[in-house]
Amino acid sequence: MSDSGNSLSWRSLLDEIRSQCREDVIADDMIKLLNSYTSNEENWRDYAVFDPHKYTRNLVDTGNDRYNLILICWGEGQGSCIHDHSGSQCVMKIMSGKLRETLFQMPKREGQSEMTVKEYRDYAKDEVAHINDDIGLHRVENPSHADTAVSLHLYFPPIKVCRSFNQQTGESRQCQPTFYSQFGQQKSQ
Ligand code: 2CO
Ligand code: FE2
Repeated sequence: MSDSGNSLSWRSLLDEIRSQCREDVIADDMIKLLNSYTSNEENWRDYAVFDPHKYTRNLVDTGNDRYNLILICWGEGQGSCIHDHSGSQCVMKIMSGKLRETLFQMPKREGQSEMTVKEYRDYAKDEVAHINDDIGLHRVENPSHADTAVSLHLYFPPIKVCRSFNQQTGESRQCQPTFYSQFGQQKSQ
């Protein structure tokens, strides 16, 4: 039944996400679900493809277009830009290593001034975080220059586009998140 203690197995986690992540799902239920699995590298190793220059988004499940499940691999010191989630919920679980999240306020007038940091949050293995556009904008980074980090991200509905923000000016532009690998197969670059 389980990989460790009374935690959900990886297979059951994927099955439960598939059956529970429907139109009327609430983020709290997905947070609970991701909390009930204990990360075991053997389960997700095949999806974990790193790049020496940037963090990678590796598709695990397209979720019938209701959600996307993505394994993100963060090399030493790698991080994201400041971004929104364009209407999607993001529930993220730390699978290995540590991540730091910096939350920013939405700029009042774009392009006018430096963005304001609201809060820093640090996460260790097996912790679960939640972000959406009401909570704010964020940057996520692997603060370690010695260890990699891996996180599992459940987006519902799937993120198709997002906005990235310039920290100095608050200016934003649309970006198109891409997958580095799909179902464990690296895409040709
Ligand atoms: N949202 C970012 C992405 O999908 C990762 S930060 O966690 O939400 O690339
Ligand atoms: Fe994000």
